[in-house]
Amino acid sequence: MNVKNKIILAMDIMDLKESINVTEEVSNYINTIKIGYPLTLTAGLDCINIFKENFDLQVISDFKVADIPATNEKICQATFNANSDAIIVHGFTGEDSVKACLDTANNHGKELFLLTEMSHPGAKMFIQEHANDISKMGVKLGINNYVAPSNRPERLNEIRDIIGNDSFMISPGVGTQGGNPSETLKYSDALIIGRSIYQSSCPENSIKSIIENIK
Ligand code: BMQ
Repeated sequence: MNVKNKIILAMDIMDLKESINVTEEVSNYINTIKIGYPLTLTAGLDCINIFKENFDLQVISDFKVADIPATNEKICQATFNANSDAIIVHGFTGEDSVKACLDTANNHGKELFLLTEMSHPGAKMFIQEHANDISKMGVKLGINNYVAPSNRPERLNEIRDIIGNDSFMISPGVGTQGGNPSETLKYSDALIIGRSIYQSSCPENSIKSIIENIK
């Protein structure tokens, strides 16, 4: 996946019209948008096509797929048939479940992002302990794209070591969750940013200022 710019907009506004308005304001600064359950459960899967047609954006569907292989395959099929360029998949379910998603992505010529560790405080309870192994599993399966938390740079460093410099890593947790853009980009290829942009009174100024402050 070719993400030219450093910021992926996490579009979690639960209203299609408003989400389109905000995207319009920042569309000159991004080429990829991440949508997830908040928007698709409100507006429907067809919002993927709406973003792609109106803005010429790549769409990552953040469905954090985490089921048995047969169901994972169906979730991925439906997502790629809806024209999504990529899907985010949980790794804790294990190799067979992740492989079902990877095979489906490959069959559709689409991309898969493996979620290794999460950014919220509760991630320390269970998932963090296994994040390195999840990353190693991704490497073993030949996965190229990873999601890891911006607000834990020491973990980004470790995960980057495991997945290698040729892999592509994107990181949520910037701004509202405490992650620092410049620090994150020492390890990650792109930042996933939602509320700091779409909740701002001027999303365009907010994204511009984040970009200008990246060192
Ligand atoms: P925000 O910038 O905190 O508003 O948004 C972050 C986005 O990344 C949201 O869509 C979250 O669901 C998503 N996300 C996250 O914050 N942490 C993770 O560990 C994984 C994830 O996908």
